[in-house]
Amino acid sequence: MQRFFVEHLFTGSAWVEGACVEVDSAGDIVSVTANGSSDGIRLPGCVVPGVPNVHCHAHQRAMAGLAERSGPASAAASRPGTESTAAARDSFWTWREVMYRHVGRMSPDDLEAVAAQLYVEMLEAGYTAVGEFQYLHHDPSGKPYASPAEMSLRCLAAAEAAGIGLTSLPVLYTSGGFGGQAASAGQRRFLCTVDTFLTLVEALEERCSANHTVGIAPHSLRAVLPEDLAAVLGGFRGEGPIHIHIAEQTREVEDCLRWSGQRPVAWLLDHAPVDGRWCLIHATHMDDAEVAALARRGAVAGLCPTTEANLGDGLFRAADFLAAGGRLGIGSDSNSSVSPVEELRWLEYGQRLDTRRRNVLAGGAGRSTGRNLLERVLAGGAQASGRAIGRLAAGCRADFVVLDTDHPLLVGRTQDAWIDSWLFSGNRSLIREVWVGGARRVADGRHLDAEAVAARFGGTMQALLRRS
Ligand code: NGQ
Ligand code: ZN
Repeated sequence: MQRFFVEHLFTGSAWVEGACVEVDSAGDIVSVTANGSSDGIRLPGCVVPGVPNVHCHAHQRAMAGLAERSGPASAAASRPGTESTAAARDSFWTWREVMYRHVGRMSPDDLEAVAAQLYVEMLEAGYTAVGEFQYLHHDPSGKPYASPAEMSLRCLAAAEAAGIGLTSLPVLYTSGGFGGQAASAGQRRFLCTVDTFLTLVEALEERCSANHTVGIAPHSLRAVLPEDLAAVLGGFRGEGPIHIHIAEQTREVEDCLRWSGQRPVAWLLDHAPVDGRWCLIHATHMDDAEVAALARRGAVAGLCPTTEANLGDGLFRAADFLAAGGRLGIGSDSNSSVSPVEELRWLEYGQRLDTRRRNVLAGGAGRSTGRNLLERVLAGGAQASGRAIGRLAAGCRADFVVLDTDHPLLVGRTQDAWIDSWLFSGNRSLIREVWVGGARRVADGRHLDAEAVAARFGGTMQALLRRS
């Protein structure tokens, strides 16, 4: 048993001053008591729960910053009447082609090295758990590896090496577009039948632990036929969460309307048993009825504000969704940014720019925007991760972040003002330590294995980029 003394503890829903936190040898919190004895490991400053990252494609960390150059004029852009500007040429869809080319070079070793570096960066940024939405199942030619779970197991190995909590979300991908369109060459690595997919899930489930849970992720309505969706939901015997990309791009909404007569979120709510076990990634383009219905179902909207901005997706209707009682989580998705601070800032700032108001997501008069956002993504993130995280209370994992209250940006503050200042001021990390399952992973702002992991990653990137 470990005992911590915390001067200022935010449990995820309340502040406790002078808290004593007891953690068992498995890394679970046994008790949190106020004004307890001050012996044990003294955590300097203020402690908040680690943030769950609900949506990540680790492999895309290897191309962060490498799709920011305007592409060649495409056939579509040079059609008469179409403006031939960079903005007209470059889109989510052209980015996806660049991403597929990067994907085409990555071996299992490469993925493991990239994911380990990424997870180290996540921990340093205050994420203590990640939902890995993994779809590179086969080799670049589409040939299966000896184990169908090869690439997912590499992500697990990276998570274990870095010491981050993991929800494996292996992806079912059966077609190239709505209505069972053939997959392109760039999508060959992703394809699998429902049966093979369920074998993959079982192989991962054998590796479940206190720090690792397994859910499933039908990729999107574009990539999974209704009969495959029904089959995988029927065949999955586990209790983990169900994640799906939805309604990210307006073209996707138009294609879905043409295919089914319904918008994507409306179609999914009508054809799948969406409830609190589900996490709908992006859900950017919803009409009023979809916003209300999704909130009522209790599913989490998995928002990835920096990626949604980077890819030109559009703005999630956060104020409306929260007003309807909707639940939120945040994800780093393409990993061009790896920071809960930046995700939450973009989430609020998008709303401010759109409405020309301030403190849009504070949740009521006199409330703290940072506290409200943090509370919501801790609770929604835990729900979408399918793990006992996001709260510092008995029965939850001892996953927490120690903020540097001596830093000039935090000094002199108390309680909610620490959270607001952490999330809305400055540009450097204000994190001193990060603990996961009662084990310290970050000290003085640096992951304890940062150097070794970065050295391996550096070698991998040199080789990967030489191959391009
Ligand atoms: C993905 N990422 O699966 O990595 C997707 C792009 C797709 C985001 N949507 C591919 N951010 O949706 O077809
Ligand atoms: Zn995604």
